[in-house]
Order: sequence, then C-alpha cells, then structure tokens
Amino acid sequence: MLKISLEQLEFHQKKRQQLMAFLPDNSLVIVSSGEELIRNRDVEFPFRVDSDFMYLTGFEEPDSVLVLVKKSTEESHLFVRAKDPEQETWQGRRLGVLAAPDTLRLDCAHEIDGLDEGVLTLLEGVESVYVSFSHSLELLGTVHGWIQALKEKVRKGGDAPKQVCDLDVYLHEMRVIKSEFEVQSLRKAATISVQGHLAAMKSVQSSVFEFQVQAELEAEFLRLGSPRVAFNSIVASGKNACILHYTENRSEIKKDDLVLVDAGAEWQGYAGDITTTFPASGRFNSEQALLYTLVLAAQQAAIDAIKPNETYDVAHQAAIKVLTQGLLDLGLLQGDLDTALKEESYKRFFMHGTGHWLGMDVHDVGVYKQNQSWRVFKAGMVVTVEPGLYISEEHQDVDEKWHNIGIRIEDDILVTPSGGEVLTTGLPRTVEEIETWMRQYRQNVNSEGF
Ligand SMILES: [Mn+2]
Repeated sequence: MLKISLEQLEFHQKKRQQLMAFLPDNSLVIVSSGEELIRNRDVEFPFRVDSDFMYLTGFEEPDSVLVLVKKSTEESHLFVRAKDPEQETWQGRRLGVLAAPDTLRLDCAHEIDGLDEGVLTLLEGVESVYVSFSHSLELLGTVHGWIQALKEKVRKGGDAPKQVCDLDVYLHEMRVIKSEFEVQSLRKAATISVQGHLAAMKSVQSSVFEFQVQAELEAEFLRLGSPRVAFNSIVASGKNACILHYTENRSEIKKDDLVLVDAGAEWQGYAGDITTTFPASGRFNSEQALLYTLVLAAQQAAIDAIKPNETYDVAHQAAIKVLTQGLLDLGLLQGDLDTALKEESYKRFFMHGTGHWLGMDVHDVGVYKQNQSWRVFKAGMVVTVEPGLYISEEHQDVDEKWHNIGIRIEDDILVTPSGGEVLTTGLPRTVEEIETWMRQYRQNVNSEGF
C-alpha cells in the first residue's frame, strides 16, 4: 500500500498550513491531480501527478482533487477514486476514502464522483476561490460552473463567491524556496542523475546507436530506485546535439562525434537535470576540445556568480562574456568584446538562457522578474547552470572543421547563505578528466593506451 514517510507527511501538512496562512478568511483552494491520458487504444501514457497537487498532498493517484477551506476553521478535503475490487484487479490499488484521511493526514475524504455536490456544500460562505491560472483550463471551467450554480440559488437566499483568484501567486512562490525535505530529495535526484550519466559515458564506446546509451542511462536511474525520468532524455550525437530538445535518440553514433546527454532522474517528485557532453571515441579532437573548454569556463563563471542577492542575469552575463571572448579568440566572431556583447552576436551559437529554477518540475515554477527587474537569489533556491555552444552545418560561413559540434554542460546548484553549492558533483568535467575517465572503458586499447 501507499508508503509515505513521517517526514514527508509532515512536509506536505506544513505546506498546506503555510499556504492557508497567506489567504484571507472565507477562502477555498482547489488543486487537481490531473487524469490519465490515452496514448493509443487501451494504452495510457505513464501517469505523473500534477506537481502542485503532489506538493500539498504527497498523493499520486489520478482523478483526485484537494480542497482546502479557510472559514472560522481550516479544513482539508480530498476527493479520491472509490475502492473498486474489480477495477483494482485490472488497474492497480487505490487508497480509497476510508484510508485517505489517516494515511495523508487530511481532515476528510470523499469519493470523486461526489465532487460537484461536495464542493458546492464547501463553497457556502466562501468569498474567494483560489485555483491555478497556469494550467487545467478545464478546472477553471468547472469552478465557473459551480459559481454559476450557486448564483442561481442567490435569488433563493444563498450566497456565491465573489472572486476567483490565481493560486500560482502564492503556491508557486512557496515552491521557489526549498525546505530541508525538498533539498534532501533534490540531492538524491542529483546523485542518481550523476550515476546515470556515468553509466551513459561508460557505455558509449560500445554503443552503436543513441538509444543504446539512453538504455544504460535510464537503466541506472531505475536500478537506483528512481521511478521515472524527470523529463524525456536527450541523447544527441554529432549534428543532433545542435537540436536543443532532440529526443528521437534513433541515430547511429559516429566515432568522431561528440555525444550530448541531457537527462535527469526523479526522486520523491523532485527532478535532477544534468547535461554532459563527451566524445564517442573517448578522445576530443582539437576543435571539440577548444569549444568544450570554453563552455566549461563559461559555466564556471556563471556558477561563481550564484550567491544570495545576485541575479540570474548576472550569472548569464558572466557566461556570455566568457563565451563571446572565447569565440572572438577562436575567430568564430569578429570585432571587439564590447561591440560583440552589445550586438549579441554570440546568439548564433548560444541561443538559450543560462538556466532555470529546478524543483518538482524540471523547469520549475516561480517568476524570474519582479516589477520588471531580475529577482535576487535567496538561500534555498535551486537553479541549473547550463551554457552551451552549437555550431551546425547551417553556419555556412564558419569553417567546416567546427561543424556539427553541439556542447552543453549543466549542473544543479543550491543557493546557500554563503554562495552556491553544486549538487551534481562526481562527474569528470574537464577535457582531461573526461578522457582519462573514459580510457578505462575503451574497447580496444593499444599499446599507447589509446
Ligand atoms: Mn536544464
């Protein structure tokens, strides 16, 4: 049956209490787990519960709805799928109404089939309804329907809520700062992700296709207890690495290719997110090594900039300054540094941001700017730092010796009171470290060791 640790239960309970403390009296919060989606006839996509719902409950069944009510007292209600021996025989166990309150430390549980009736009762005397504006349009429609139904009754002496508010403003801000339980989960997700990446690097010299590297990567995640990937794994060799979100992973790996792996494991709902780039042969050629070293220097400059009261923009500027200077030195950009930075000419080779918030969602919730200015880092935030360079054969004015090189290096960083702590440690990162590490897994080592 459902196993949730005491620590986890306390975490979710505390988060519900914190959220309710932000809200005025006579408020009601609705958060849905989401439902299973059909992939094709009789087959569903693997279900992954909505992160807001997970954050407030720790419960992972589909077709569930959490309702929190703040009137003279605070109450938590969970609507869940009814116990059904036949359905459970076919589709898996359900927690059910009887077990839910104790198991999840909630006040009441009800069958999901009674959602309309149940919520209409709970809405009595409620003035403000809080629901996420960023997803589940269907839920917003349902809320509107409930309010309409109550308004009909107003004529007969009832009352209806007067406003529907965006829950994200409160809940997503809470999610930006991680508590101790969350940091532990992110550490574990990071550790498993590192091991998966090592398995991928280890396998590449004996792999023919990208998907074979993916198999080793994800096998290691599973072996270490991660229930699923945090996002679809990218294993991109050669020119495929210049496609930022390449997930086909079907190509043959050529021996002179660089292989870019962007993947992370999930642990207790929290995501790891790492990118490694390494040579299929175990040896970088000189152009690959030059560009790799440049991206690594840019990443280090950005990581160094991550500390409380700095901003993402400072880290991004640090990265692009290093990248731009390096591209000028290599003759891949022309002119002087100030002009190149002003004209943003690096953007033809580095076209994405330097990172994102990390948490239950890999691109985690939370705003990056407040009142039009970059928000400052605070201890407890977790971010990724992932500069890259991508030179494809489309860059026809560039000497072809640079073509089909895509490099990204990504780590996960916890903002601490004194700076930034890299959570994803344990990977060989410099050119030399990677080549030395990969040498032990070469297939046919000659007398020189290469
Ligand atoms: Mn990322």
